[in-house]
Formats: sequence, C-alpha cells, structure tokens
Amino acid sequence: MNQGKFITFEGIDGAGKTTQIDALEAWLRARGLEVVRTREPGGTPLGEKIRALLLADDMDVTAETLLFFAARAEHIARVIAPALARGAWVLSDRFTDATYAYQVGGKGFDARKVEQLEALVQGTLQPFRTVLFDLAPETAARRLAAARAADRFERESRDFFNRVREAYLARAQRAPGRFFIVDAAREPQRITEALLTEAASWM
Ligand code: Z5A
Repeated sequence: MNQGKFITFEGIDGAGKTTQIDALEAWLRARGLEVVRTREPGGTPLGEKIRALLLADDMDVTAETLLFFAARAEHIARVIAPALARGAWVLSDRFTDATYAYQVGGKGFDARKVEQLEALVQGTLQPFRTVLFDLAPETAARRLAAARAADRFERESRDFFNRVREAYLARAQRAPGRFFIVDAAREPQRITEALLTEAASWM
C-alpha cells in the first residue's frame, strides 16, 4: 500500500493558502491519489463547533490554546490518523505550527506548555512537509479587506501579525527539511508552479 503523507499549510491570514491547496489537491487527485482535505481549527463535527467558539469569542489565551488542542486531538483521532493509515494524502490548512505562531509568537503564551500539549496530543505525529506562505501583513490585510469581513483573529494589530510572521519563519529555520517557504507576494500562477514542482519531489 502507498504510504500516506501529512502535508500542512501555514501563514498569516490572507496569505493565499486556500487558493494553492485547491491546486495541489487537484494535482494529486489527477495522479490517482486519495486526498483528504481538512483544516484547523475544525475538520470534524466537534472541531467545527470549537472553531465557531474560537473565531467569535474573546477568551483567555490558556483557554484558547487548550481549545485548539482539544479540536486537534479529535481531528487526529477521527480524520488524520485513519487517513494516513489507509495511505491517503492529508492536506491540512493549519496545524500545530499555527499554535506556536499565533498563541506563542503573537500572544506570548509559554512555548514549553505548547510543547507539552503537542507531546500529549500528537505523540510522534508530525507533518511530512509544511508549506509556509510568507507574506507582509500589509499585503495580507489589503487582500482580506477586499475579500470579506474580519473575524476575531483578523482584527488583531499589524504588530501582532508581524510577530506571527516572525514566529513562523523562526520555526522554519529550526526545521528546514520539513518547511517549504513560498514567497506569497507573487502571482497565484507562479506560486502554483513552485508548489507543484516541490510536490513532485515528495512522491
Ligand atoms: N489559529 C490559531 O490562532 N492557532 C492555531 O493553532 C490554529 C489557528 C490552528 C483560523 O482562521 C484562525 O485560527 C487563524 C489562525 C488561528 N486566524 N485567523 N483569522 P481561518 O481558517 O478562517 O483563516 P485562514 O487560515 O487565515 O484562511 P484565510 O484567511 O482564508 O487565508 P488564506 O487561505 O491564506 O487566503 P485565501 O483565502 O487563499 O486568499 C485570501 C484572498 O487573497 C482571496 O481574496 C484570494 O483571492 C486572494 N489571493 C490569494 N492568493 C493571492 C495572490 N497570490 N495574489 C493576490 N491575491 C491573492
């Protein structure tokens, strides 16, 4: 049986992940591979309920972090682990790097506590590859303003998103073999070409 592969997509809000995951999903399916497309927070019925709470309600950062990991535990148990076990490719719009970027980098939550939660919830599970869409917050904000109304996270300050961006880049620096960094300021078509060239090397 083919081995399943777990690919995650990260970046600040509005960096263009959704657009490019669509392209990769179609490319993988055209090669006859089973693809499970999912997202965090969310990906399961319970996870989607938790997502609604997280995006709507202000809350303490510890409560927020625990809710992200509660949704993640359910997501791994019901979606990610079974899909990988049957050989599917799992494409997840965000995963634990987002917690390090937003809650630790953006909000100052203790990284050691996230490491403990990560070990508890994930065990040895880690993404095979993580595609990081790197973009200046000013550009992302312009795109989102044109596209839709902001949720609770998207209303954070420019400084907040600069910290999130730096935290993502720092994580990528520590795990260069896992991260593929995309310059998300380019034209969508150029980004797709770079992503699919990279994906060909994952086969
Ligand atoms: N969060 C967290 O804090 N901690 C965690 O552990 C996790 C998550 C897992 C989830 O929101 C929120 O939860 C997120 C972090 C936090 N913060 N927020 N908000 P979400 O899932 O709703 O939001 P998102 O993941 O950021 O998705 P998004 O806002 O839809 O962004 P995107 O997928 O990266 O962008 P897009 O929808 O593909 O594109 C945005 C717009 O730009 C759209 O109009 C496109 O047509 C346009 N676009 C896309 N690419 C381009 C290029 N290349 N050039 C020009 N315009 C483009």
